[in-house]
Amino acid sequence: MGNYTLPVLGFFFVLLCGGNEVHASHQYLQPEATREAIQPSRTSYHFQAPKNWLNDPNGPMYYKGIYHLFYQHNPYGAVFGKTIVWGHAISYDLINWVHLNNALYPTNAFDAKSCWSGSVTILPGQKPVILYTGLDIKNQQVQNMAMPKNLSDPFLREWKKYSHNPIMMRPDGVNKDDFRDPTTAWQGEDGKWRVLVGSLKSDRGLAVLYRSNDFKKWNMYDHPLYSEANTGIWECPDFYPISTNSREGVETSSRSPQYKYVLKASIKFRDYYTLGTYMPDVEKFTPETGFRNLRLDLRYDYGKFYASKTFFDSAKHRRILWGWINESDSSADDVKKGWSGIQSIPRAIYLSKNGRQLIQWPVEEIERLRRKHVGFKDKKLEGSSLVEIPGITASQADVEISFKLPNLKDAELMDTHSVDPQLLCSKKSAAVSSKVGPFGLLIFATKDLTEHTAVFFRIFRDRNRYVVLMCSDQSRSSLRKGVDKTTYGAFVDKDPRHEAISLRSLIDHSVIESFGGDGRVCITSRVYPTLAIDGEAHVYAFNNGSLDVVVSSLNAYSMNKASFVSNIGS
Ligand code: DQQ
Repeated sequence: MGNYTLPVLGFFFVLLCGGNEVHASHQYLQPEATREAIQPSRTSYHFQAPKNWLNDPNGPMYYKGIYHLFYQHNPYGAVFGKTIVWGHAISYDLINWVHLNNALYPTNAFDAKSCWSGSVTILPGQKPVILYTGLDIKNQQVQNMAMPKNLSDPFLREWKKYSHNPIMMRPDGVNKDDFRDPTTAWQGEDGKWRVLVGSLKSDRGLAVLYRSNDFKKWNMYDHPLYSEANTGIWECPDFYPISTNSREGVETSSRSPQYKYVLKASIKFRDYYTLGTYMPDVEKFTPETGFRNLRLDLRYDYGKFYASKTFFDSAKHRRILWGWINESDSSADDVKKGWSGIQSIPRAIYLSKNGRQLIQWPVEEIERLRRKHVGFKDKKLEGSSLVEIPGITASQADVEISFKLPNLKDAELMDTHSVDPQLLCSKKSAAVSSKVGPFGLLIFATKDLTEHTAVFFRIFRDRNRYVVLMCSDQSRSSLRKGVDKTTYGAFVDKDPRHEAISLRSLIDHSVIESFGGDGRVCITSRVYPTLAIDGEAHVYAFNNGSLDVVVSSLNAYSMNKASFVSNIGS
């Protein structure tokens, strides 16, 4: 990978400073060490901390021309730690980033042990405010507020904490460890602000609702906005309106009869969402499905993706989702690497045409990193065959492929109603041939296929309809032992009789973010090949079914490295 980073960074820095009162000098502008110099699993275009531990995305926002991303960070080590702070980075395009000093770190009794997750709300008059969870001096979870120290600093580098923190204490009957992660607040037509905090009471997961007239004094409402039994704690709730007739995102406080609402809760390393209706006058959210309905269980991602958060991007009128992708290797490995955790590629989200689910797609800006292109159209992939996608950097790539299925009527019969798709993917791995499928991509593959990760589809016939299963099979992803190689899977709400079945995989050294069925199902996996590294990695289209399928289109690109510079220390 050529090192084109430096000149670009200089230019980027001048742009960001814009000649006003930012006094950082170029001596602070350190390019991160190149990926190769560190180790092969460090990613090239996913967001990472310069070093050490990273987890949840916090308070993403677009403010006066700049995107901000805060994130949970242990500045002292590569594993989760006793002191967690808010890392901070800024960008013009969501792809190239400048790391700034930590924005929030323990300073007072109300956050003496750590500054945990939270969100930003932009108040009228363009005033951003952070709500976050403090682990206080007694290790209790409380909710706090912070504001920019200097609103005329375009980078919002420094944040001051509200003198009357904490502003929300846990409800009666809630354990001191079960009250955290305030959402972005929204304002009703009555002028009142509302915010949700994740919690747990007698094994009921809760989205506790607080209301305020002035954003300072908050009162708990007499019932949670929504709760469900036997879920465990709800971490990092998110709640926002979504248009039913447009792909455009809407601001969190805006209201219309055309909107549905999305409630998301992070539960035991899975991000569940449910669509529903919201009646602010009685503070009632009525979900369409709920969180734990096995077959309809709607998740942002069926792989490694957690503690996610959305924000409304007023520049491009879209809602953008960030999520934490954790590691699959051991803590000891993370210590050796000196870092752990990456953020997903930011995803634009909107409602599917049939209104049943969300669609996710990598933000269009990522396409600016595309370099060399290879492609073809309408190529038959015979049963039990493999075609290499040659000429691209297969370990740092963006691959889009679509399949047409001429032999559907002979698909394997199955009653899929009470089937767990993830389990089905484990039983019917990429190596198990059926009629229509498995077909898809082999990624991070060695020439002899000793190592490979298979992301693929399989089609079943269930009475008079066809069911599309999408899987990511990591079982042969690495010769390394002690790495989590769980196989993931989900059903894709597409009818293969009328539509091509598409797959897009963003491949970046140790991560594969896959978008199936035009963004209906996302599966992210972390993989750590030992042989399929850099030039030794290959990518193939494969069909391990007995019947032919057709690749209706393939477009694959080498990807450039994104630029990440540190402007820390000024
Ligand atoms: N991570 C934060 C908590 C949150 C959890 C601590 C979710 O605030 O509940 O780093 O990953």
